[in-house]
Amino acid sequence: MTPDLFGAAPPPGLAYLPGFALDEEVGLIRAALAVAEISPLRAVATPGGRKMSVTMTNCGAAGWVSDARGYRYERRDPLTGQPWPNLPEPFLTLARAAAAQAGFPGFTPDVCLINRYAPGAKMALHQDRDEADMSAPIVSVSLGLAAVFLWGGAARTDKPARLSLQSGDVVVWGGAARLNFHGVAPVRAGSHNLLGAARLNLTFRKAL
Ligand code: MD3
Ligand code: FE
Repeated sequence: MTPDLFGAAPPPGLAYLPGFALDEEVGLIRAALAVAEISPLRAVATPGGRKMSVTMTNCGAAGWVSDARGYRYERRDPLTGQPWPNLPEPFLTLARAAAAQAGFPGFTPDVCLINRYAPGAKMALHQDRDEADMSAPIVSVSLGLAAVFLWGGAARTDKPARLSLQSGDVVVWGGAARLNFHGVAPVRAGSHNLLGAARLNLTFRKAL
């Protein structure tokens, strides 16, 4: 299995920008940890009552939340009762630059979901369909431990391709790829020089 399995022809709607955020790695990690000081990373329950292995928080005008009532975006953090922290400047700058590079020059996110994976944490195949504007892309930034991203098709049963994502890699998903099933294989043990035994994933969205 080659790490860059998409080679010269990535699927339509997907732009893989290896190392795009590498120069900004320290500032992005600092900003993410600062967000988590205000709105802490927390375990989230699915509507079915299962605890996800990933812990999450958000910043921006709204945040993605999940509980017994379902999945949705909310303008306040249910844990603190306060609005989510603002999108840090380095987040906005990077998300806009990556989207522009991928062919979405007007993209300004209103939400950043921050996912934290300890070794063993994973994300099952799913679609992201809680956002109001499906014409906007999603920008994903990987930080810390590497992970294998699972890239499925339009149907849950389509066999996913695997893409290894390293710290500093950015992927932009839009257009035809926006509703594809995707997930993350269990993160393997290891230690990253800045984050230790953890992977952080930032996803920038236009949710409202
Ligand atoms: C493809 N997060 O938070 S980011 C998620 O690494 C999520 O934490 C994963 O999937 C993570 O919803 C993967 C990459 C990603 C995000 C959104 C997508 C890929 C996508 C939306 C459509 C298609
Ligand atoms: Fe997703």
